[in-house]
Amino acid sequence: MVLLYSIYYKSLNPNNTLYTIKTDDYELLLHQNRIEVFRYKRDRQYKIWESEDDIKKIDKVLLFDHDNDGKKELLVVYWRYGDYLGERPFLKPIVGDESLSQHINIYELEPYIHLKWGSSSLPKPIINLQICKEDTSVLCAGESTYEEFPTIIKNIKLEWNGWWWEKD
Ligand SMILES: [Ca+2]
Repeated sequence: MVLLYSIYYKSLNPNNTLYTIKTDDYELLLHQNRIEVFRYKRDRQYKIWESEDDIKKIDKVLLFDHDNDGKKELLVVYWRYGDYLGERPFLKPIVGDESLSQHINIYELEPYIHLKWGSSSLPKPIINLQICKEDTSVLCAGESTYEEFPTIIKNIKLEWNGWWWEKD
């Protein structure tokens, strides 16, 4: 499948859509605390995916190949309460796990959109995440602290090492 990505920014509208990513197959709408993905078939629109309710605020969405396997994934930097998503059926609630913290999720797009990897709370929140250089999987970001967010304390580079983002 050939995905031709074009990103265009919209000004805020009554639906609070911050921006839209269009591909040959999908339209992805980013709201302040929600992502919706639609597919179009025979001029009809179908919602095929919506991000988890736990997400309180989205800071960044990137479509890129984070692990260099030739397929783009959806990377989402967002804030939510607690360390882990959902009901944690096999884990007891963690005392003190109610604070708002920043996380990164990676979703695979094919053959259907699903969570591939999700972080627990980032030790230090990040801001201005972007691809450092086209056709690489290295990301640049500003690193902050929870006390001083969104002030950037340090500029960092992040690279996927197979299970986590290595910092340099
Ligand atoms: Ca990939």
